[in-house]
Amino acid sequence: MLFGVQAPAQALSNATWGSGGNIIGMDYQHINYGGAYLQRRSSNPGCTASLSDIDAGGKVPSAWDNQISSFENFGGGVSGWYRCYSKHWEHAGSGTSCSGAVIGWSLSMSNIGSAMNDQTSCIQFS
Ligand SMILES: [Ca+2]
Repeated sequence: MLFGVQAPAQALSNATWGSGGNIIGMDYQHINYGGAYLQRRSSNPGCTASLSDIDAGGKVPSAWDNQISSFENFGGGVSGWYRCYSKHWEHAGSGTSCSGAVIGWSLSMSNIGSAMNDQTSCIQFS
């Protein structure tokens, strides 16, 4: 390595999870939607109206485990699809299952709060 500014070893990088042309959720490293972001993508333009189903989600990428401090969800504007709510969970299970401490359903939080700050391992969207 030549002379230059090195990124801190613990620097968190922007990341995407899920696939498709729609952004349904943005999670952030810091409160007030600051720092690096984790972008959730979906082939659907939002979530279904019912909160009794899980439309997307599951275990967050490993680099983003226990990092999230704020989030905002998107979607809707297309018939039958709505802005997504999300639940942020302490632990991940298989598929879209999650467990442990939880906050939600919520559309957005500029500060996820002290109990769940840097604790999220799993997110469900609906
Ligand atoms: Ca739903």
